[in-house]
Amino acid sequence: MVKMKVSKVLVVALVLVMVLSTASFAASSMNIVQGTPKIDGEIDAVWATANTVKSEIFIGGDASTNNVGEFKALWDEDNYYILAIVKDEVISDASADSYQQDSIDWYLDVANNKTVEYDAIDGQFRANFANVSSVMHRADTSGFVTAAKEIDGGWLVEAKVPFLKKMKAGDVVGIDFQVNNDNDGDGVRDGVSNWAALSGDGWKDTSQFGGEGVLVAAPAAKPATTTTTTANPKTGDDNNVLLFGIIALIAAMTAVFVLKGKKKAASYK
Ligand SMILES: [Ca+2]
Ligand SMILES: [Ca+2]
Ligand SMILES: [Ca+2]
Ligand SMILES: [Ca+2]
Repeated sequence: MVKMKVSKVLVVALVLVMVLSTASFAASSMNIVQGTPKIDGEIDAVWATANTVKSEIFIGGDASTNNVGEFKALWDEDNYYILAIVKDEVISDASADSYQQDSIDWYLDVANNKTVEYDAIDGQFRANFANVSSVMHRADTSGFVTAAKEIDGGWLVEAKVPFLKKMKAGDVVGIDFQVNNDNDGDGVRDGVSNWAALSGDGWKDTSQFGGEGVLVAAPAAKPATTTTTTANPKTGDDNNVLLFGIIALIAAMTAVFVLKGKKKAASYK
């Protein structure tokens, strides 16, 4: 009877631990497939292997004046690559400030350590539809390349950002993507949309990026068709949850054995 009660309590505790551990890992996540595109504004075949996410979190302005961008990412040992396709009916760089122009921002926290201050190799990167680009926070801008052009119904940006360290499959980077939209061409930004942002403070606080990219190997066989990663994709975090569950289970079994032993010892008294 006592044993049954103890087991029930342990099962409830185990479920609670697993639910809580899942909740603590609820960041937006995408798998970033290995691949090396050429940065020329043309969409290479390798982009078809990359996952796509959309900027549908509206941080600033009227949501009706926000443009949604589609973003893809690839990686290799040295570089992080992005492709952005933005639907935009009125294209403008009337403002002297690049963030007020039709432009995209993308964010990179290389070690995914989510500090407030940007580390030296972290950065916020920007390019507008006319391929005017800039790098914020990161002093070393070597190897940063962008290509942009207008397309039917909007514009695209293809870009390369060196990680400034060697990366490997399994590494996780902190990321986000953003579209800045001047909706009426008056030189004032009307809307901002992000993929993962936790607030509008990503420009000064890497803990607010809200997104994680898991570097995964290139597909072995024929490239798969493009897929969209949305809610709770499978990531390395699932391994953490599983590990947590196994540890909790072992702890529970140990507790049962200890209690059993105690009961036995008591009966020998
Ligand atoms: Ca290309
Ligand atoms: Ca960092
Ligand atoms: Ca616009
Ligand atoms: Ca405007």
